Amino acid sequence: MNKVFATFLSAAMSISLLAGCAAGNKSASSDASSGGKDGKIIVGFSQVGAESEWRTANTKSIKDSAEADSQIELKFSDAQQKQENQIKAIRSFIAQKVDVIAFSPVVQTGFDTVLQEAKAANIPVILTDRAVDADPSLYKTMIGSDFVEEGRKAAKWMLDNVKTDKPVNIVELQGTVGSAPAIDRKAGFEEVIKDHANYKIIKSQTGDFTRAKGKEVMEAFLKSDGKNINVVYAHNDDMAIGAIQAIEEYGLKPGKDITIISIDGVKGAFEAMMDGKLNASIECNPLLGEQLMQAIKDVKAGKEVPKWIKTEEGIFDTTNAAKEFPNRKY
Ligand code: GZL
Ligand code: ZN
Repeated sequence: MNKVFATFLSAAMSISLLAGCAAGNKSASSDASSGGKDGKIIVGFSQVGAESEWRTANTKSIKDSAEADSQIELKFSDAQQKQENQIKAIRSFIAQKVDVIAFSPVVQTGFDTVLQEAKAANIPVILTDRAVDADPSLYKTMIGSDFVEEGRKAAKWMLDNVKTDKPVNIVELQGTVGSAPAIDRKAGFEEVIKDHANYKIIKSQTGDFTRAKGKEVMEAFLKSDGKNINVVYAHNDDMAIGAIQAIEEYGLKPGKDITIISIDGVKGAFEAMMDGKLNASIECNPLLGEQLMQAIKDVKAGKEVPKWIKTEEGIFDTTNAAKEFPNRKY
């Protein structure tokens, strides 16, 4: 009896030992290669801030997608629209040895050094939403929109819907100075109007993508150029909504006395278009979460990913806003 028992015991012992060390190896190997506990991919994400409805929707999409993906554990940081906070967050992700770093760069320049540090630490980087002026070998892919195309679409909508050869005076509410969307949306708009000399940008200033600043700058434009303003071109809906408030307080009818064209296509823009106070919003899709999770897994699996994963986007105005509104997801 005890012979059988002894063999049984030693077998049981060796199995548990095997399992134990295997598990040990697994956790050891997972610390080394695939990061975090139980083999999850640990992702450090540095978000620009919470400056606009677009940004809030973008953050929700990223958090929800990570939550829904059992292979991914997200560490999230909000930089309050300050570059130094993003650099700090990325450095802390490197120190924590995360598996992948992803971020939406608040401005295009000034990230080279910290991206070099991530490369030296052998941590792949994925850009979302906005691009950087850095050596493309420092990041795996950029998931986001073609902002130049968004600027072109805004100008083309204006040429189609504000048809005249009389002078059209445009005031421009720019996004965050130095950010890819602000630089590119300006470039795309100007590229289209350059062949139509009667359409002129008479004032252009940043409203930093927020409603409050957008209203403030529009108040200044109205003070200096009031009834001379025919069109507002806002780089995002939040600044356009601020401008609408300023125009109403000034005693003019937004959407009628002054045509307003903006970008993003957030809920607030649809409500303003259905009220006839905003004339058009060029869609800029913030729902990048799914694409980001897929890119993270592809990069981790060593798969080739395209340098730019572009989001598809539409154009909304007072003729289709009410019909499209029920379908909106942000
Ligand atoms: C665009 C994004 C911009 C949005 C703004 O992809 O970077 O930043 O247009 C947001 O609303 O603040
Ligand atoms: Zn976009």
